[in-house]
Amino acid sequence: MAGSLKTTSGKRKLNLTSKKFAIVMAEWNEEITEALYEGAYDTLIKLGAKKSNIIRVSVPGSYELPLAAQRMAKKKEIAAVICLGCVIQGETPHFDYICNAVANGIMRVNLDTGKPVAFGVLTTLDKKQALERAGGKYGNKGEEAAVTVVEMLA
Ligand code: RBF
Repeated sequence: MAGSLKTTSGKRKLNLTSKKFAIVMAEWNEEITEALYEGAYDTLIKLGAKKSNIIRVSVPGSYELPLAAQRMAKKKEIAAVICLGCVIQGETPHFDYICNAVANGIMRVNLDTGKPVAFGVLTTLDKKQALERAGGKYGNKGEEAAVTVVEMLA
């Protein structure tokens, strides 16, 4: 049935036609984050969301994701937020600080707002590993993030 989802458990169904989503994406490693965005957007549409109910928000880097996610999650009309980013260890000397801050920040937005906020942030050793997870041999983590928020809403 159009507009509804069968979750992995196959039991619950949710109609998404009236649900609004924000996809917050980092511009660093844009080739990767654009691929994650496409995966997340296409998945929401496939699961029944309306194009006009998907809001795209860009931030400079992954470190900025929690603040933008918080701003979107605080909006009454937004049901869930998907955060997308890509932090590459080889190019980021303070990799651990960024990854920890982003993961903790996104979790805080989940708990503070009570809304699903997905962590679709790749943290990889190099660009090859990132590409493999942005539509390559390990799938597209943007798609998984979209399925996750829909399952949490259900
Ligand atoms: N942001 C990312 O999303 N991914 C990265 O791989 C990344 N690497 C960075 C490496 C350096 C040396 C610096 C200074 C920033 C990097 N950022 C990266 C940007 C970061 O998330 C943030 O936008 C900036 O630190 C400004 O707050």
